[in-house]
Amino acid sequence: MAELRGALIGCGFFAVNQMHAWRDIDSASIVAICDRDPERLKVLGDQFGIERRYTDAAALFAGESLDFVDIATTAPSHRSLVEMAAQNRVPAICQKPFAPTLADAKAMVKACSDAGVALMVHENFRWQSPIQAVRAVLDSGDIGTPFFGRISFRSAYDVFSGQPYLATGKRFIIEDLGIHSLDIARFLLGDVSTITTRTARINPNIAGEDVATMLMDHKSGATSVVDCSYATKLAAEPFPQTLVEIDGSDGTIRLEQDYRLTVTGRNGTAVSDVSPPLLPWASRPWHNIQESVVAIQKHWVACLASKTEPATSGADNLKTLALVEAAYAGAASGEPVQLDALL
Ligand code: NAD
Ligand code: 89V
Repeated sequence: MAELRGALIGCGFFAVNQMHAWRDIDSASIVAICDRDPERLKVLGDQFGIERRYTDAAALFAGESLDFVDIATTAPSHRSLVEMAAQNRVPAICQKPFAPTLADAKAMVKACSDAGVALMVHENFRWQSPIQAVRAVLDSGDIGTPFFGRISFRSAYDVFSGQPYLATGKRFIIEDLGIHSLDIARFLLGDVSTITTRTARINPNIAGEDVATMLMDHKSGATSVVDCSYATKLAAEPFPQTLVEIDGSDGTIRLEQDYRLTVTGRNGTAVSDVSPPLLPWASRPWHNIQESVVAIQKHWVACLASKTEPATSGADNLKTLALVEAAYAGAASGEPVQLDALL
């Protein structure tokens, strides 16, 4: 297969990981980058030796022949950039949160579908190797049919130093982090029919909620609790680990802190270490997330080659974004929210 020519739009905090990951993938490379901030464009371009640089996305599409574009900007720009990719018939990856509203996201999916181009949301947490390990146990049938799950992310890590915009939005933890946990719940237990949500803001210096607890009914009949917090001071800081508990008809799965996986199933109990590898360019504690960036980008390249739909396609991610919308609506009303009405 000829090497795919990609461009990256948005040269900020997280794009560095995406650029490193592209370097690790032989069959694709980033040939041009774009950021409306010339300083950020220069820093990333110099770091990765990319000479073709644009401060305007329209000029990028006009000036380059591309096999895909990797959009790593924040949510307010996602709709216009994805629609621009569709107009130019360029397959697109779009960072999470897919869009500020579900209506925007639906329009983005339609634009790409009408143009016949692939669209994947960079929803990478389900690609973390410990989460994939949990999924593999479920697929093995060892614990039988799951009837309960808990997806938990509780931390006091200072995310605001790297991502200062997270402190200023009216929405915070559900939209930024809970979105990953909700997607993991869908990945492990299937689609959701109803969600009930409670939120709190503990840190007085931020605008949005930093604690959320969500109770979900899955269409499979399973119940799950998705809980996340950036106000939880623990003896050992677990950031950015997602902890998982699943109870099934024949056993249990526990993914505990420090990537310890305990499976009690039909054949007894097995304990294993499912720590993610530390890639040469990665740094703790982010290595878990960094490895998943390579995994999702490899998946994108494989999907383009085989013309198959990515696991976290735009269409799939509407169901995760709907959970975010429903969680905020339910937190405001205090009532359970039905998902099918939103989709
Ligand atoms: P950032 O603000 O550091 O970087 C965004 C960059 O995009 C900025 O340099 C900005 O100038 C540029 N930009 C914005 N609009 C543009 C436009 N229309 N054209 C060209 N450039 C434009 O943000 P970040 O922290 O890197 O986050 C980017 C996205 O990545 C967010 O959506 C965030 O939620 C997501 N993110 C994902 C993960 C993950 O694990 N998947 C982790 C962190 C951040
Ligand atoms: O993955 C993210 O979106 C990040 C972080 C893990 C720090 O919340 O914002």
